[in-house]
Amino acid sequence: MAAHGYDNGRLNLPFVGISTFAKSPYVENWDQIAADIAILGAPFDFGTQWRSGARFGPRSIREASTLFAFGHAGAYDHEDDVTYLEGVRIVDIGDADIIHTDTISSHANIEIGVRKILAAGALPVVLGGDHSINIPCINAFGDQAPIHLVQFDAHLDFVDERHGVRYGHGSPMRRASEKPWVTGMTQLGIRNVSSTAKEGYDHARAQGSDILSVRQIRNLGVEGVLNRIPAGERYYLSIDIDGFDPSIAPGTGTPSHGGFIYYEVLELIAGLAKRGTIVGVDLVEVAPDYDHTGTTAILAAQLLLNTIGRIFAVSGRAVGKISR
Ligand SMILES: [Mn+2]
Repeated sequence: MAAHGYDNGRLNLPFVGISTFAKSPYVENWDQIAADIAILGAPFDFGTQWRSGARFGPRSIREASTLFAFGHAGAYDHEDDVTYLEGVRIVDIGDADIIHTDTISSHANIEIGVRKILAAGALPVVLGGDHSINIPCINAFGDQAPIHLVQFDAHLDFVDERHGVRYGHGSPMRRASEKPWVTGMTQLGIRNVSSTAKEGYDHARAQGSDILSVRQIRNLGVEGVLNRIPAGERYYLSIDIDGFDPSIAPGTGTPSHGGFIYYEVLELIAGLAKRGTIVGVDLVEVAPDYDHTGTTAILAAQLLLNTIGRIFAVSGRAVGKISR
């Protein structure tokens, strides 16, 4: 029997090789990023208020992402009849340097990485780390056109300051709301107890933030939620893995029951990608020590790759052309 074309070269199964994100090329020199997407790890978790461990999130997400790197180009989705990710150039630029006990320096290093990605004209996708790493990510957009921030999270993350702490994982959305280049905010999945008190909710709403719980979103439906988000904007997407239900995402520091399932979030992101332009993404709070089956990291990797696929299928802005 003649050898099939697929049988040439290395098979390169998911468990073989080095775990960069989706087995994409590693680019060590941040002045030589030539890609549509650049992955940056932000292994910082000094901002946590309960269980730490998200510093190992980038490694766990990278390893899980190899499951989705089968060596053939793209990811065919039979429901949409689209081969996502085909021709999309992804690189992994490694991790921002983290200085133990030093939040300001560590955050500054994360901001540098995101700025390098933006300067290269690539889409930054940042792997946390706890949610405080969103603060330097948003800072890096200071010389870009305005953005509307869309957050998936159990928690509002709108604490102003407590005991002098302004850059913990309970404060990123409050810090973002202070930036003139953040023109609005949609906060999805918010529920249950968190470090944000009523004052934070009042302040968020006074700033024009749209806050929706999981149950409110189920009543509104995907279209109903999307219609509340300003159309035609540049969206920055911040995904806290604890926005998902702990039954599918136990590997996180502060789980909260009553969360999203996978397609609820993916369908909202797919709709968002069509409603405007997603210009930056972070996914935070994956803590593998609590992720005994690895399902949380797999969820994070699967969601990110499908998010990236949908962003580029809509925009066609990848240099390599999307086939559809
Ligand atoms: Mn959060």
